[in-house]
Amino acid sequence: MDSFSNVFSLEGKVALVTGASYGIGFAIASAYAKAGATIVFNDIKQELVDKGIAAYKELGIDTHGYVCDVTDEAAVDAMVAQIEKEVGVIDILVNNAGIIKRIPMTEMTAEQFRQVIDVDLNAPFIVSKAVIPSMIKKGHGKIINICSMMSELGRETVSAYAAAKGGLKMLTKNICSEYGQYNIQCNGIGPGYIETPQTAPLREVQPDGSRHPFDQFICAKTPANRWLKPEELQGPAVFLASDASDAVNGHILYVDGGILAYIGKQPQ
Ligand code: NAP
Ligand code: GCO
Repeated sequence: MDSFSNVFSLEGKVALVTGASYGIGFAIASAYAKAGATIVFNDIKQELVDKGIAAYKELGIDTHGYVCDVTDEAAVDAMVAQIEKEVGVIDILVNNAGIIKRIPMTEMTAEQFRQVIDVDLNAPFIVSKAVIPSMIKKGHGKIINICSMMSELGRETVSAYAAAKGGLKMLTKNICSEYGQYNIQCNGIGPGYIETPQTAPLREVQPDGSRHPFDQFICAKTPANRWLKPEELQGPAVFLASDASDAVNGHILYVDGGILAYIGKQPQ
């Protein structure tokens, strides 16, 4: 391999991707494995961790899976210590685990709002805080936060999610600001609308056989007129985890097919 392509290699690196039994996290971790990284992931249930390990194995990828609720600081600290003991210091962290609750704000309880903030914003803080000290000791680190279109835009029923993802954008910039001096790069990926279980309700075929109104809406807002696939995040994710992005810090890389640039297709 010539020296330039090495710049995208993750050989010898340990990557932790949170919530990566399936969905976007699974796609990113799979790409990291193909780029040479050792993959560590967590999920909230053992059965999902087991399913994830089996799914990775089907791709020929050996992984280390841990059961851990990323909102539980003690559990996260224990998991990171166990990973460092069993696998090695974490070189790359992807804060991917996330939830959404689609409820009109005036009908959402404060507890429901807090639950979304807890997973989507507090947890990236907790996990990043747990891995940064060893990254400082090691002299390098990559933290990638999975942001969203809702880091920039609002829409009905996703107030908690938008607040969390907007906060995650600024947490990304603050980790960059505070730890860039230790050769730690913290960037975000802002996916557009991706075909995963999280967005499945927005793509459900209607009882009359028609497409979900939101499905039609989002395709009209995307220049390519389609939903994106998790695999389309793999290249950008490898870039931000590799030496190729050592001078990129505090940046949110929107992988949205152009949604943020486009006023939307005129109804025919
Ligand atoms: P998903 O299919 O719902 O997967 C989310 C993953 O996070 C699941 O494995 C889930 O595990 C895990 N998780 C949730 N709460 C957790 C917790 N407290 N501790 C540990 N793991 C937890 O979602 P996705 O579509 O792949 O999205 C992944 C990330 O991308 C999220 O941050 C999401 O906000 C973001 N995103 C998604 C899209 C999209 O269009 N799909 C676009 C932009 C950004 P369980 O199954 O056990 O709950
Ligand atoms: C929604 C969707 C979005 C996507 C993603 C867009 O209800 O609008 O779930 O929030 O998950 O975050 O970037």
